[in-house]
Amino acid sequence: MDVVGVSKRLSYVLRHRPDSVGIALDEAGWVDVDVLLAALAAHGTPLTRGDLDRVVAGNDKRRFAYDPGGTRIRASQGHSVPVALGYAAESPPAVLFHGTPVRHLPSILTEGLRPGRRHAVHLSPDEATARTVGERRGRAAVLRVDAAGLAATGAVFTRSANGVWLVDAVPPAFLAVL
Ligand code: HQG
Repeated sequence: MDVVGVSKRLSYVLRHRPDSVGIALDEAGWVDVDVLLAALAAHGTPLTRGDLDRVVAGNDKRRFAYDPGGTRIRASQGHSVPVALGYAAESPPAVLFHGTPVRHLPSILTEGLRPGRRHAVHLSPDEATARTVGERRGRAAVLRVDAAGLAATGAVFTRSANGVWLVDAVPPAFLAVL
């Protein structure tokens, strides 16, 4: 099995286009594993439960999670379909980071960070992770986010099951280019 290929397909289905295989996610992004496997098989990606387990466990960023009973699966973050992931609000560390292509900087420093088509702005716990995120699309800049300052204004931070910090927006006053 091509773990990376299957992971990419799962990201597409579970974050962005469940309809592409004829399934719907519940309001928190979950779908029954049996329903997912049947839908993938019907759309050219036959997988066993063991294959799925390997993708969930072996994924480099732990993008997917089973519910505690192991009967449902979801993406832990990154959705463009509307979802309420239900993570508890948490106090963030004083500083978080966001990597982005350099070409986005003028707009970000004017408007702040916006979620775009995803459900939240994604922030990284360390500079190296942020740089990797930014470099996905070209030469990267890394922004330092005054997370404590933003939290003090009432902004709600949550942390996904795979350690990505999520917030609705980051105004420019809380950003500095490293
Ligand atoms: C940028 C990957 C202009 C933002 C990664 C980013 C992450 C603005 C892009 C996760 C802006 C959105 C998310 C503004 C934000 N003006 N550009 N005002 N505000 N942007 O992919 O954070 O591998 O939706 O900087 O590792 O890059 O998929 O978000 O460049 O964790 O699991 O708009 O996706 O994870 O791009 O990445 P994205 P992201 P996976």
